[in-house]
Amino acid sequence: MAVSAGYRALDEDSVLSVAAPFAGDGPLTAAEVGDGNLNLVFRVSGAASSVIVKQALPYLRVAGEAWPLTRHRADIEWAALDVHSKLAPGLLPEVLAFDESLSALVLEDLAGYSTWRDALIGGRDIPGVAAEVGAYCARVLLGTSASGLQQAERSALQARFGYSELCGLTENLVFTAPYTDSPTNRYDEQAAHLALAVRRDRSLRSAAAELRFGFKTRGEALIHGDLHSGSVMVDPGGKTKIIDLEFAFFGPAGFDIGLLLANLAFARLAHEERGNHAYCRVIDGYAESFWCTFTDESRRLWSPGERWHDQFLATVTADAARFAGLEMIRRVVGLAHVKDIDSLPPSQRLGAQERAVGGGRALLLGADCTTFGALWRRAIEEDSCS
Ligand code: ADP
Ligand code: SR1
Ligand code: MG
Repeated sequence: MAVSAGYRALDEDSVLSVAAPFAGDGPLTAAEVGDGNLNLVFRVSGAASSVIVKQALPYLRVAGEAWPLTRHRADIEWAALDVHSKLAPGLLPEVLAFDESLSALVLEDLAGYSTWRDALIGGRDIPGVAAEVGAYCARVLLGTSASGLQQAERSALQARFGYSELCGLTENLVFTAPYTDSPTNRYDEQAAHLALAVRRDRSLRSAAAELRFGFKTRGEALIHGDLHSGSVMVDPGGKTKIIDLEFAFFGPAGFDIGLLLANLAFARLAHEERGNHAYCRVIDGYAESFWCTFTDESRRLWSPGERWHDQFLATVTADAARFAGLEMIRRVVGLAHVKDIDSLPPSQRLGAQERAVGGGRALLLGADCTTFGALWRRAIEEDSCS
């Protein structure tokens, strides 16, 4: 591990010395490629190879220095990559080094990959990705659950991955702010009626409060914590890597499942607005494949001595539906939006926003979902929803 004297925010010059031991021979060049909300991400290229350097800033990148954050998230990401890579080998980028004093990870460059979100927005069909993400979820969620780990090892992990500063950010942005008149909320003028309706609805606020309590207290597994389609990178052949583990903590297993499905639903709602009905069917297939692989793999991994796998899945199904509902609402009326919807022309955007909030409401306020089909129909707001 390289050790630096002190913290400084890197730039395209100073990042070169951090990457030099890993980026191959010859002169190096760097470019900032981060499109996320929190950190700096540089690609450093040499003559024959390249690496990624991801550095935590002491503030929230999208908000600037007015929203300070510690850099502890880099330590969490490094440690969670280690745990999840052992449970789901090949499904996460390789970590080449971690410079703790710079809060900088040196990572395998997933050159030629794009985010799954961009692939979905582009209408590209990449078979196999959804199943890989389902397998990842099963392996890490079961592998760190009470079914998958001896208690001593689990207790050590629980102590390492407690409720973090970024969990507090999620608590605020997902569970709280959209249901109040928070200054962090952000929405299109044409969607102001949706934001008002959400924060005036006491039943939604109380559903969110109940879920917030569960998010903070139900440490079922070491979850990813921010598993949207931008946290999945894919190459054209279907190779899949899960990135951006800085939100990882011991939380409810259904949180990751719900977020991923909600983000597939955003892609589908946007394509429906665009009139790409054939691609909507492709996304339906992804959601089902993700779910089926998750359930099949989790059944396979369930400890044979424990008999209540069906109960585990029932809980995950009902929880995932509720967490998906929160995600669908906050990405329209809260601080952080999704490109799938925001990149639509204004004439189509409002329709997708209304349907996202409507789907979110149905997921939050309806009876417990007992099947994947019921969850998905509610998310995409099909009339046949149960
Ligand atoms: P943030 O935490 O700021 O959201 P991310 O980890 O999501 O940062 O990374 C932001 C972007 O940087 C990703 O969307 C991707 O384009 C790029 N990126 C991150 N990690 C890698 C990697 N290992 N290889 C290639 N590109 C990467
Ligand atoms: C402003 S930070 C907002 C979001 O970015 C992250 O990816 C998480 O989803 C967080 O809620
Ligand atoms: Mg991030």
